[in-house]
Amino acid sequence: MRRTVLVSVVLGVLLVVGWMWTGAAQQQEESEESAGAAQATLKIYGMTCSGCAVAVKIAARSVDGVTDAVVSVETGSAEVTYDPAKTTPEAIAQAVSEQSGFKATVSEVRAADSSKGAKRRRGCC
Ligand SMILES: [Cu+2]
Repeated sequence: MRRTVLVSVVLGVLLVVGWMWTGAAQQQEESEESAGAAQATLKIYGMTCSGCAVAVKIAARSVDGVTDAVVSVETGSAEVTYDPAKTTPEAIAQAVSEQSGFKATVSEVRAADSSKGAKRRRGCC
């Protein structure tokens, strides 16, 4: 009896891992196909931990045309890489506000090749 339970747990884990693996591979293909990417910095209000940052990242990446989102709780900002032909920083900020619950505004827009290093501050909650 215990053996049956163990086998089904292992099978379940394998299924989930396999599913996540496929999802990750698909996301990678998506980010590779966009050539004319632009970047924008969004100001995100109210994040307190890495869980908040993950919620913002997921919301930003759910927008069609967004290929990457790097969220920093320390600076309260998100660096989004997107295809200007598909979306705008304003639309991404709106999607983040609506889906993650954290208010987002556009603070800086720039072309991908002129990107400066992101400012870093020390300390974390
Ligand atoms: Cu949090």
